[in-house]
Amino acid sequence: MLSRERLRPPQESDFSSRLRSAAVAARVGLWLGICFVLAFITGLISHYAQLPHPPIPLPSSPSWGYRLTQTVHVVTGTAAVPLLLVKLWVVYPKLFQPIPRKFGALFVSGLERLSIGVLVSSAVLELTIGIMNVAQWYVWPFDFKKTHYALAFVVIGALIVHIAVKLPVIRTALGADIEGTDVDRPTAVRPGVLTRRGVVRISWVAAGLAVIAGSSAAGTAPVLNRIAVLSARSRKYGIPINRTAAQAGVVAQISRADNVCSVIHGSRTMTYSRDELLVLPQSTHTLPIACVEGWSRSGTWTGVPLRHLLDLVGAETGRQVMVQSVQRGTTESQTILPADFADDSRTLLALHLDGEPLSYDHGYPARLIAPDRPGALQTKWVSRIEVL
Ligand SMILES: Nc1nc2c(c(=O)[nH]1)N[C@H]1C(S)=C(S)[C@@H](COP(=O)(O)O)O[C@H]1N2
Ligand SMILES: [Mo]
Repeated sequence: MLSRERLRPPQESDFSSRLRSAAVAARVGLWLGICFVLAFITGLISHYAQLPHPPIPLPSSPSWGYRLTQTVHVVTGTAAVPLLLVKLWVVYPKLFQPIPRKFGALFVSGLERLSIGVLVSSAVLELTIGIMNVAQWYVWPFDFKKTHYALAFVVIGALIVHIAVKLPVIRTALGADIEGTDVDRPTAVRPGVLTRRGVVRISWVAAGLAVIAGSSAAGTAPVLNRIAVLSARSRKYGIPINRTAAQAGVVAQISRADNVCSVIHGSRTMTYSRDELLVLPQSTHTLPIACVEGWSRSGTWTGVPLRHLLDLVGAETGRQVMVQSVQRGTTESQTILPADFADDSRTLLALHLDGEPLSYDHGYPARLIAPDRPGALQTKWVSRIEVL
């Protein structure tokens, strides 16, 4: 028979491991905080890069800028997963702290629990849907980008409140020796084999392993692709294909001999077949595709500089340009190029990739490729270019 004693809910004092200390929480929390802030900043950059009219105009150089910020985003987001798990393991006995009886104290403790609840649940959800996005596992009914963006503000807001509330403890814990006993629970006992330093090191190693998986998914280190767990696509192709021509339902149209691309400026329209584009001046540039889903890969693209096509319809520089695909009705089927991207000499209506004619899946007969832009804006199967 169970005694009454054993049926009661756990209390904070039941947790006796000294590994679960503010010393560990503050150190792991520091790295976790750095990861969240970096992921937040790079996430904002990615968000702005995808707006037709960003409040802060983004540059078209260096061509690998977006690739770098997006990689930092995926790497820090992935590293945060094991750090968050360790952090939660260290602090969760606090859940069982006695509930104050006095109204004032109850109110304060209730507020604190609420803010921690918001922080933990938003952070767990944010990381989960982020990782699922890298794995292309869209099982939710909501729009990923909007939700991930909105939730980021909740996480950062709750994080700021959390750090502000905990600042005195954080400062004491970080300032003192990690194995010191000043801020321990009274019931804490000395660690056995594993020391606090050990826990912190284990969380670094776990974060490192997660980063290896994350960065290989992001395609930053091709050597690591063999052990990439998150992105099967990266291993199969030179440049991964996000959506094939068949999936986009464009095969019939792009394979027709009379398929053309029009360039429009006011009342002037020039229309080209692929063969006509091939006899225009060509440029070759090595530019990456950096997908918001976490992978990126560089390719050598050859095609007609967009600026040349704009010159041929008499468009002056400094104009926004809309690029449309044969495909219709998805967010990726058209993009608005800000003027500095439209005028950049590396922005191409590409006809070749790595010396081969574009495959259907990479955007045949012609696709847009511009420096320093998110992959989703590198429109494939281009049929219409309009000066705005
Ligand atoms: N028309 C069209 N263009 C598109 C897409 C699409 O679905 N339709 N996907 C975009 C996305 S999300 C990425 S990452 C790149 C991938 O280009 P790739 O398939 O040549 O690697 O194409 C972009 N261009
Ligand atoms: Mo993408």
